[in-house]
Amino acid sequence: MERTFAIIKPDAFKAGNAGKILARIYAEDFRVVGLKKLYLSKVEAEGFYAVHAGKPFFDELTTFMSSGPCVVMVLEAEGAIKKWRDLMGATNPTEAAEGTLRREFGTFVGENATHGSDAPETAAFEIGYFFSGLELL
Ligand code: IDP
Repeated sequence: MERTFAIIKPDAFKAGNAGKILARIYAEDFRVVGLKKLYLSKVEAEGFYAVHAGKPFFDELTTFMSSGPCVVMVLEAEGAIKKWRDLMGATNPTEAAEGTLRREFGTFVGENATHGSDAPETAAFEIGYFFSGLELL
């Protein structure tokens, strides 16, 4: 079993799509081992996305991620990292395949509904950024 870190981003939460996205998560047989609603500060969003610091979209990204509540989750499944990224689809919703979450719930590259870790090391950092061991059940 593998764990990945996922976010229902502020655009999807604000649009009322958190429930639909959770339904897809359960339908695809992920175990939700951690889940909470947060309203990130700009500094917290910058810390989370530190790997992108200096990129042209960094300010836009962190401003967006701190623009409203989001839902952070730890998902468990066999091959969870790839399985969740496949379910999300491509970063740009207009390029994401039919049936993926970003295609269905995203708007453009800057507001693409969901986040998912891209590798085991990233997942470990991202899970630890938001959850303590006691919160993962
Ligand atoms: P990923 O979320 O699919 O792993 P990354 O390349 O790691 O994609 O980028 C992180 C996030 O930064 C993306 O999900 C997207 O929301 C945002 N992003 C990436 N490129 C741009 C851009 O050119 N403009 C605005 N936001 C961007």
